[in-house]
Amino acid sequence: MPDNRDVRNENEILYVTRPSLPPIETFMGLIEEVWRSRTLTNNGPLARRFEAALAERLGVEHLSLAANATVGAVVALRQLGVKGEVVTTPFSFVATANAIRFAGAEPVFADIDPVTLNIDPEQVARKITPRTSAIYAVHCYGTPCDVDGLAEIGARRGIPVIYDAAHAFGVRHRGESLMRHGDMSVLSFHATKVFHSAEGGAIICRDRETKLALDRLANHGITDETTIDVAGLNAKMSELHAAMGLAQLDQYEADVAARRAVGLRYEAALASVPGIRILCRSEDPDHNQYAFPILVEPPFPMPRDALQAFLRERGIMARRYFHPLIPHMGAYRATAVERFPVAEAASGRVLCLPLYPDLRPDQQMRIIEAILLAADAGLRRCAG
Ligand code: T4K
Repeated sequence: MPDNRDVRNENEILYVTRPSLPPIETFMGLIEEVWRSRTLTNNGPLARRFEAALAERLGVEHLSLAANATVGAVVALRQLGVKGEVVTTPFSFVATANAIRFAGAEPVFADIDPVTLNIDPEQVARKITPRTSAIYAVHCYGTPCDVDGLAEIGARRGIPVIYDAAHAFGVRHRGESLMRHGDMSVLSFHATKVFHSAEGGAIICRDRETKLALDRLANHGITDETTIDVAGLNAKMSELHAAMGLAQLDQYEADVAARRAVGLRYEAALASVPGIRILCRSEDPDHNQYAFPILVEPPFPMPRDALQAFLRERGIMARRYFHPLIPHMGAYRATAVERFPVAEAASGRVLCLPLYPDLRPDQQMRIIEAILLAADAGLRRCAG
């Protein structure tokens, strides 16, 4: 957690997120089952139960658990046979591009839409070449991508569309699960997510045959004791993580409702501050309130980085998700010589404010007051 140290005052630190935890008795009840079964991993009884419960909760038929979203994405992309180039967004967590590279292809970045901050289908179309084998799009902050636009390009070019749905657990789109779009979607159940199993993830696909192939790839490529016809990896979820996931599942709705209340309080307090643009609309019942990103832009009297530092001095750990852009990171710089004007602007302005179910109103008031103070302090500096 490199970003969270060096706080200069003694206020309680308010992190950008805190994992929701189930009642410890619920978790321990499941752990006792693990002790009794003495099965710790390899598609044990809790993993199977968790998988079925998730499919039902998400309204999908075919779902494979994974140890985390990154290895889940590698498995999904390998199963789809990606090679050459995969078109993706520059505005994401680095895992999106890392998964493409570990699956054996090279990410090619296409600029984003200024409103949703998701990959822009028009830009995607411009990046497709004969070497393109897939589109890997991210539902950033749980905001749905232009799923129709991307599906149209995928169909026209004969390439699959896969979604990095790490932020999008439970999101609905036009009355159905967002996970029903694309050839596959990959979820993250990392501790920082709306729904988590400490570490974990899942791949959603369209048919049973593909699900079985994904399970095989995630288990070293093993079909049975003597049949290993594909080179796989170990991307399995342990029983301990499945226990955490099952225990969490019961409180998902309550967690989202509590997050929504926090989001609505931010909106009420910040919507009229000049230069603060609110990206996620908390009143949307189809949204999961994954994060509370704002754009800090003129006429706000100080730049985003100054506001972040101002908040940090007061123990408030707002984070710049996502800065730097992936093509500006050392690992990917060589692949991208071109500019991404929309993504660059967003990356220079975005700030995610603390948001988690048990963020108390008094703690949130500290954050809001600090932002209003920054607006005021900056104005006075400008005037002086
Ligand atoms: N695709 C996308 C679009 C993603 O955003 C991510 C992950 C992935 C793929 C990959 O998913 P996984 O393979 O992990 O399943 C965090 C998360 O570690 C990362 O999972 C997440 N995206 C990313 C957006 O954020 P960091 O480096 O900022 O995390 P960290 O450790 O600084 O945590 C943030 C804050 O959360 C801390 O300040 C305190 C709090 N925290 C964190 C953890 C881990 C806790 O209170 N308890 C905890 O256990 O990346």
